[in-house]
Amino acid sequence: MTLTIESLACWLVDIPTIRPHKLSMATMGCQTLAIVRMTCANGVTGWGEATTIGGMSYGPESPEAIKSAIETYLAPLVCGQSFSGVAALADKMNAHVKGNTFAKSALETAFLDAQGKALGQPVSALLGGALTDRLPVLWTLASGDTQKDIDEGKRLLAEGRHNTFKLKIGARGLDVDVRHALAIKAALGDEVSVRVDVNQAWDLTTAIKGMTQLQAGGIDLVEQPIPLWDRQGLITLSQRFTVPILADEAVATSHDGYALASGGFTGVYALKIAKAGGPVQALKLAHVAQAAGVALYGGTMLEGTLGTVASLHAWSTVKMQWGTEMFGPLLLKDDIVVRPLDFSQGEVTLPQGPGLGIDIDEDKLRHYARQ
Ligand code: MUC
Ligand code: MG
Repeated sequence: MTLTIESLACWLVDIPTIRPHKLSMATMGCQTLAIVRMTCANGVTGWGEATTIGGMSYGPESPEAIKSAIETYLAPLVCGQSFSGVAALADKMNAHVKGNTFAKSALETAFLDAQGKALGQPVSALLGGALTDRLPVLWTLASGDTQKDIDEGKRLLAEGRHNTFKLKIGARGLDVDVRHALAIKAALGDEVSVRVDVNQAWDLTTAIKGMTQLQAGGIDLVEQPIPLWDRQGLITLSQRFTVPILADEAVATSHDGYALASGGFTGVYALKIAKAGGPVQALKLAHVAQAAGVALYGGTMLEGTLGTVASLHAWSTVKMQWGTEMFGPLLLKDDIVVRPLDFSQGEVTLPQGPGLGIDIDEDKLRHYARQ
């Protein structure tokens, strides 16, 4: 269905986290949501969101750069234009704006939300149709303190909210990190899947040493142990160890996925709408992975509810062998939606209804938006 985009508005919304979230390259005390409202000529409004992690420490686009790319370059390009769908929108954006996939993801999301509302269909239906309306969700233990992480993990297990955990390591020495991970694994027990994310902090030699110990200690998955540019190193590790490698920073787009798989990588790809440029673009990577026999995992850029739901619509259309980590809203003290998502029994429910299926609380948006 063709939509004419009339205007775009963008806000930066700062929301504190429930506790410090420590990654190898940054500690987050707050998350910034770049929120986009797309108004279309038929009176339909679509909403999109882009987040990054730790300012400029995760990727090349800061929240401020995302807002600037949208307001200065993307809005003049698409406003007043008609698009038959996301393919035409992406074509236009990619022809005139290089990179900036986080900003493009917010616009692609807003367009899908508007199109779904205009058609009376959920976004998942526009993406091929949901295979399920409940998706598995793990939780990341990243307080920076082993005992606090164990207590948090045990509480969430007892509450039945999560049964799988990811640990953030790489900021400290290898021995400290391995002790930390194995203590948590031992405390949570054999039944509980524990994975680690190194966020590129190790070199290949350290990774070989670290993975040997983590594999022996029962860690289930090792995410992005070495820098994103070391494609050959990641292939080597994936072939050398039985504990699977989850490629995250190394696979942003379908092109990265193709290069890694054709080089001999075996393991898992983390899909993220921000890395690829939107839900449709992220699914292109999913389809390359499926063709190559690489397993899938639904990744987060620690989005609020809007970005999380946009991702869930996409993830619901493919089989996620390693589940998802779409817990972003639970890490934030508040959000800008009318109804929070339902997280329970290690799963989240995909909202129903036209478009993304969520309503924005505009008073809250104004309350948290930067002036
Ligand atoms: C990442 O690199 O995976 C996802 C979950 C989490 O705690 O941090 C992010 C980033
Ligand atoms: Mg990661």
